[in-house]
Amino acid sequence: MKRLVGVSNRTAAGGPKAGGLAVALWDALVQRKGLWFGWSGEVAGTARRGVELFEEEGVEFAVTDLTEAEHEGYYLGYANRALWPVLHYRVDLANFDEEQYDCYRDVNRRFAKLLYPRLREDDLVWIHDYHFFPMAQDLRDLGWTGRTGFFLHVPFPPPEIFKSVPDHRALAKGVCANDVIGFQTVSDRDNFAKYSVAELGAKQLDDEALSLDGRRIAIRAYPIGIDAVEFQKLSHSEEAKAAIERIEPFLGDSRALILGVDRMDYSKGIPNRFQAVGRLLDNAPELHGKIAYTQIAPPSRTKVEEYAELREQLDSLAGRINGDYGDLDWIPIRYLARSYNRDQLAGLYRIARVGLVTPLHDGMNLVAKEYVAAQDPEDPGVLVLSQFAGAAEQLKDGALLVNPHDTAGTADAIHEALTMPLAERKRRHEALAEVVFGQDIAWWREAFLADLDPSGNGSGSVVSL
Ligand code: ADQ
Repeated sequence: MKRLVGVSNRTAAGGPKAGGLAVALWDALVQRKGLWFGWSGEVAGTARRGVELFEEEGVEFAVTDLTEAEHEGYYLGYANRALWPVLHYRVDLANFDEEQYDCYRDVNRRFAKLLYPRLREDDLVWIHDYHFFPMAQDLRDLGWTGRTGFFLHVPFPPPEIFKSVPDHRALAKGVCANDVIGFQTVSDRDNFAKYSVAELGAKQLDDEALSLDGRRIAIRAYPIGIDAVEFQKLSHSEEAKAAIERIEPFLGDSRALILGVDRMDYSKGIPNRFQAVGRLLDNAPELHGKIAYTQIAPPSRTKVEEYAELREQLDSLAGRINGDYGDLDWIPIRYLARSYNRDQLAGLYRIARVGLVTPLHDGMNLVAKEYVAAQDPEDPGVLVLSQFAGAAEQLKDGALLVNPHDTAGTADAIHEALTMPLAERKRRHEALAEVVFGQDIAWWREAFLADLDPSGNGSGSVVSL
């Protein structure tokens, strides 16, 4: 079996191997005794340092620190303030700064230079996400000719939006140096194909292949999954039960918990969700005192201005709705700006009557899948899901799909979820569980690796997309 080399901004070194990417790559790297390369997570003054090498459970890690200037320019700057907003259709929030772009390019080149000498001829290189759009090209420039794949965890927007990035061509050409390019959804894949034909002069060979400069590039949708069996187990763990006991006194008579769990990010549509809950309370006074909406949203990227503004917006919206509708013995919105561990989250998902997952745009959204995995099949809750989450492509038959910009429509969907008869809840849950358990994280990983290594024997699982 060929050795796998994973490249991602953050590695799972020293931390829990939990959450989509960390679990998927970790398992693959353990199986193949692979190498995981990326940022150490440390910001080290002004001096660049080399690579730190260590091993955990047979997996080799090679990590490097960022200098303060690199952390500002590459990570907080170009990746998070230019690429992230554009890829989430928010050109209005994007800040394009030439110096930050240069820094992003330099970091990619520097990382490629550090990685290249560690590659062996037969390695498979798997690069992750928008931090490393040019990485494959940088490796090729150094002489790397081996099989190389790229997976984009976030959406790829329509060409008109991606073209707003001043250096869009250089970035996309860099990605095209890969042999396989993976997307979360068919619609992301098609956006990329359309863009590449129009802007790079690529030729579309079929739905899943482009040709550029005489090279064939596979482009495919590989919707990322979760370790559903493991997550279901977590929902029955002691810690999960303890979390349920702690929240139960706050659920009111009908014990109707509506739950949202997100990183605090403007792409997640949390303010729209608060407004929809406000509208629901306007429309349905009979629900006052009967429902409890809990939103868990730990602040992220707090050094980026837009994120600090979002925090203020949420504080004020929740305050207003609670002020308008709350009572001596009831608070409609419980908004917790902190994170909980996976066991605790799994427990909360399990007792939530409604899983409220309404991003404005999202690559996949693993919370939607975790919510499904944690439900009791005999008495499942209902998933209210944004049509703009990547997960909607797979989960449309079981979830109640909403347009998160449509406050009234979202409020109606929450109401429908709260009052849905058991038979329909079970029918919908069955459809959701089939996808979440069937197309899980191992399925995703094997699907990608089968394409990255067509001659290889993978781990023997049968993959059909
Ligand atoms: P994220 O934007 O981080 O990931 P998502 O997929 O929803 O989004 O969640 C990642 C994980 O973080 C989940 O496992 C979730 O349980 C956990 N999490 C979220 N909020 C939490 C909280 N408040 N406390 C504790 N844990 C929390 C990016 C893309 C997504 C894509 C993933 C994987 O933006 O679209 O689904 O990568 O490819």
